[in-house]
Amino acid sequence: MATTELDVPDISCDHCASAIRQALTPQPGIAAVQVDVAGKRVTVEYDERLLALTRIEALLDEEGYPVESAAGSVA
Ligand SMILES: [Cu+2]
Repeated sequence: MATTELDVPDISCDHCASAIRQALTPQPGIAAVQVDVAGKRVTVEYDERLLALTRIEALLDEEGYPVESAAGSVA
């Protein structure tokens, strides 16, 4: 399992947070999605065998929330 923190500057309110959760949560391999509105940050816990980080970034981009940077760890 891997955990990644994504900086997503366009997050501005709870609507953004729920849109992001709804875009990511149904994807195979996603274990948990946390959106920090104040910090403009998305924390994703996922199975890196099922889902690549680039795919997560692409999904956010498609939703209208481009990722500025990502910091991750695999545990
Ligand atoms: Cu919003």
